[in-house]
Parts: sequence; C-alpha cells; structure tokens
Amino acid sequence: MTPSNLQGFNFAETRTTGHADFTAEGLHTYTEGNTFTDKVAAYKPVSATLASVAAGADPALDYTNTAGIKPGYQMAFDKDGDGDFDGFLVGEPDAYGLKWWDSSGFLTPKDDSLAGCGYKICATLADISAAYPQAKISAIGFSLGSGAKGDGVLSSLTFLDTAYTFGLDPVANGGPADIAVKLDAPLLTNVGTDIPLTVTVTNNGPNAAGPFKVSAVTPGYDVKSAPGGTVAGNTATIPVTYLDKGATKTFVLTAKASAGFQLGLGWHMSSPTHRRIPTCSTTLGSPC
Ligand SMILES: [Ca+2]
Repeated sequence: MTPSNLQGFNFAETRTTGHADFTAEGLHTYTEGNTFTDKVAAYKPVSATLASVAAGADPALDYTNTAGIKPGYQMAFDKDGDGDFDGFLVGEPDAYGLKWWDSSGFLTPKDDSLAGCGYKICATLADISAAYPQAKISAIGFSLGSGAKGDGVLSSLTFLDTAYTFGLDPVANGGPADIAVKLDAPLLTNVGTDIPLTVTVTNNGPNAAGPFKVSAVTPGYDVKSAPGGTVAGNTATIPVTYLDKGATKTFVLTAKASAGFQLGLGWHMSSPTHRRIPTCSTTLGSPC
C-alpha cells in the first residue's frame, strides 16, 4: 500500500488472507477463500450526523467484480450521539437497495416498521435518522468478506458527497483526454412519470482520465436521483473516478418531466486536468 493514497483510511480490520493493493484502476481487493481470515476492510474516521448523511447523495461504491461476493459499505454508528460507538450500519445495494441493516442487533427500534431483511433494522438512512434523530457517524468504510471469497477492483467509495479513489492520481493517470458525453432519453415521455435518462461518457484518448465530474442540465426535467452523484433541480453532477482511453461508462438518472417540459438537454464536463471541456446538446433520444 502507498500511504499517500490512504486518504485517511486504515486497514486494521483486514485479516491475514484478505488483500488490498493499489493499482492504476483502483484498489484491488480480494480474499483467498472462505475462512474467518478472508476479510478486507477499511475505515476512515469522520464526524457527521446521520441526518446529514441521509440528506446528501446516497453513499456509493464503484466496483468492478471479477469473482465471488462484492463488498458492502459500512458506517460506525452512535445511535444516541453520546460519543460511544453502538455498532455498524451496513449497506449492500445489490441485496437491499437503499436500505441499510444493523450488523449486530444492537438497536432497539423505536418503530418496528424499521425491521426487515431478517434484521431488527433494515431501512433507508432517512427512516433510521428519523427514528434516531441524535445519531452520529464516527467512521465510514467498506468490508469484503468475512469468510467469503471475492475479487474485484474498487475504483471509488462515495460518502458525504466525497468520492474516495484510493490512489487514482489525476496527474499520474489523468489526461489530456478527449471526453465525450452523450445523453439518451426515452422517445415517449409522460409528464409526471419517472423516466430513465442514460448518460454515456466515453474517453476518446489519447490518455486515461480521472477523476473528473460530469454535470448535466436537463431543461424540462427534474432529476430525482443520480448514481453516486448529486442532484439539484434539473441538474445532476456525477463523479467519474477513472476512465481508461477507449473506455465507456454509463450512468442512469431517474428523472421526471416537469410541467414546463421542453425537448432540450444540455451537458458539460468540468475538469482542471483535461485538455478539452466538451459541450453538446441533444434532442431526445439522439446522440450528440
Ligand atoms: Ca452511543
């Protein structure tokens, strides 16, 4: 590991047959088998209220899975805000979507409706925050395992609107690069109905690029959610941690056409490390 890339994370909870190696693509995490020692985990101390986490963009993992299980993200939880750790909240989007579960059964739900998924708590951060309004978060992180085989590359972990990229250095790995952004929307849109807007980001080279952000302005739409990004009205901003030359990434926004719906969508990308800031506009369903 490279200390300068740790970004405040520590790997003290990683066990002997769990591994985390910094690579150009991100953090290569893997376990050797299915025993107790097969665990990779990293935590970063923070000081935040659960309410502030719940109010921000959803925590997100950008992970390329090669084999086995995927990592889940975790938050060290102080349910009553008294400074004493009470347990971990665990997020596993593939299993439970935006619901987080309590890993140790430490919580006594004030509202039984929070129970689910086989746990005493399995609820959205907003619902948990409402039940525990004094709650604080003292650490953020992820865990792969334990006792399960998994292998993949973690290219970013997003918490509190910050994307942690584990060694993806914008000088070493980033452009100049020609980044193209394209938007596709359904040909038919009913005002007031949720629709997907697909963002396609392509690196035309000549170098790998990242990290950078893609911002989308969607006149006539209200963006409701952006994976790993932030949303404000008709604008979504998505962090891209790393994009190899020739590579493409897609993101699917959820949006709703507003009463002032227009057939117009605009995009721009911002990055101080890249040669070109492409701007394009497109009509519905057509490429830039
Ligand atoms: Ca406590």
